Amino acid sequence: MAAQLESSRAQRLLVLLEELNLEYDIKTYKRDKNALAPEELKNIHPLGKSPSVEIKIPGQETFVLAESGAIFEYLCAHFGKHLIPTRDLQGRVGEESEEFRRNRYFMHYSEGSLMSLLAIAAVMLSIYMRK
Ligand SMILES: N[C@@H](CCC(=O)N[C@@H](CS)C(=O)NCC(=O)O)C(=O)O
Repeated sequence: MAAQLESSRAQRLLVLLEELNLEYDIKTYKRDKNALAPEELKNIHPLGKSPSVEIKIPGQETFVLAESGAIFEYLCAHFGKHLIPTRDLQGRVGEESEEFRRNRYFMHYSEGSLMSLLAIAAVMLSIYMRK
């Protein structure tokens, strides 16, 4: 596996790779002068998003995963089933476990709510530090 790292989301991914005891190489890419992805990263994934993960399985075509939440779900489904809460869905509303509902909440909260607050805080801090 080769993980493209340049952000805190990518650091979160490192924790998961260690937790799952997976073999991986890290590739770092410097953003361009507009803070966007360089062409080399766009060669890995057309949107140039970090993190992205190249999965290399001997005898199979290499493929790339992007979107931190999707990467986490994929890696946990294959290598970390113990990290996925049991559903207990049985087809009836409300019969899933509390753990399952909390997992879904935080998987979406991290990208859907928390990251925007952190991004605003980072911008405000950089403006404040320039004064
Ligand atoms: N929702 C995506 C966001 C990924 C993302 O936007 N990463 C930024 C770095 S924090 C990036 O790749 N920026 C470069 C670009 O968009 O050109 C995820 O969770 O992976």
